Amino acid sequence: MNRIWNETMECMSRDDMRKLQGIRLRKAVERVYNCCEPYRKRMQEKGVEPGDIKSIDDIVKLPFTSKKDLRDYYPFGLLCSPMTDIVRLQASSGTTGKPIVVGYTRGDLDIWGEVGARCFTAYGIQKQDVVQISYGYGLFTGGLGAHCAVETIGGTVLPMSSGNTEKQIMLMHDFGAVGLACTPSYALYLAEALHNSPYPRDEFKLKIGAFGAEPWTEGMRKDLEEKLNIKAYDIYGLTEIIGPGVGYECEFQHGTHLCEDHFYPEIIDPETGEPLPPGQLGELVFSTITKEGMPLLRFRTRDLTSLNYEKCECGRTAVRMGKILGRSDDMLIIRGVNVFPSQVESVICELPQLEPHYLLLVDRVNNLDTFEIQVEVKEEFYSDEVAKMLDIRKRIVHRLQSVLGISPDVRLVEPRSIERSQGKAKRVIDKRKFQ
Ligand code: DLL
Repeated sequence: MNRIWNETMECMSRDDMRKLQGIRLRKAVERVYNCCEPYRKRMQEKGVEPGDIKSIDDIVKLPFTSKKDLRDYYPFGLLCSPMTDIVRLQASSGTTGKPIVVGYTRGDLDIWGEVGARCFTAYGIQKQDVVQISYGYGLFTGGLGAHCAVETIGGTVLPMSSGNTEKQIMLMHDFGAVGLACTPSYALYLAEALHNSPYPRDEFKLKIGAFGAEPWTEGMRKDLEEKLNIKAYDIYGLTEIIGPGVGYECEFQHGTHLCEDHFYPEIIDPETGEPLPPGQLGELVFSTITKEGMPLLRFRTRDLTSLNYEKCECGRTAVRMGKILGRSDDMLIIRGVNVFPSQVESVICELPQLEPHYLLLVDRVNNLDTFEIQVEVKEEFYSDEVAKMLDIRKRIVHRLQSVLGISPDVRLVEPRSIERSQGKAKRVIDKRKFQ
């Protein structure tokens, strides 16, 4: 079975890809300069004109864009197409007030279908497969993005959206869903529901998971694969760029291939904005070089990762990105130490006594940061015997101390006591923000 949707684009030589990216970038720069006042002003301030962009190497001459620009020009200030050509709006809820809004032309929706089809083909989804889409439908890009991906391939979409977990399991069983697309945290919840359902495991046809929209670790992958008896693949994306489909894992799972003929990636030093060489960890920046409705050039994602340009065993030459460590704004600074929730998750998944359901609680008492981790113990290990619980606790504290460099206060909690998530999990409560 050929698991490559668009061989020309996914397997193009690096030289040809850079030439194509250059041609597309030039067109994109002309478009934003001519159609969007804020872009033109920003470029003029930097002393750059469309004619200065001759190849993809010239991208570094362009100014960055950020979430703040999308807020400042809310709702439609960054559109480059007239409203008559915008056929869809999507939005992502920001942490503060107004959402980030993106407008798509019909051409943009075609690109979305195309890149989405690359993802689901790489996972092994075929025309005859039913794919259950349990990302939320609506303004969030997850549901409709995965939907158009599966439709483009010609697979059968089961548009569940999130929630109504018992019904999800019933239809997954009755309709013989082969693929499941949802957040990894909702997949965990569904796995629990499946386990407690009246249906025998061998009556499910589920084989493939397309999980993303939030950081998840290798440990979480293993856990989901075991619990659901599937192969779990990463799908990456963000509203500002298009939604899910910006990147995907192939069957070798050595990184997430990016659709770089549409979304040109760079890694920069988040402090200085300077480009970093391949392999180095930094902030991911994207330029959409084919979008019409709301192209974004040098958009700072705040996601921290690295890029690998080696050809992959699958035959694709498309650049691979490492697992997202987290967003720079997800990073907690506790007693001066940088902590990413994903580091905590990887430790929790290492310990067989624990479930990957956890909560990080950070506070400040008497000018000192407090850091508590609540984590569920597996049913079979949960016990009234203090000594047994203390032993598990000692192990996790020891591992966390060596990985994080600080000692959190660990509270082992009963199975199923931490609230389950149906979308993106909220695993951090930082009360210092409200002080
Ligand atoms: O989460 C789009 C999406 C939907 C992607 C469904 C994949 C599947 P936003 O709500 O705008 O869009 O959030 C984008 O989520 O900048 C990352 O920080 C994070 N993110 C998305 N996919 C992944 C992933 C959607 N596979 C933000 N791994 C991004 C880690 C991810 N983080």
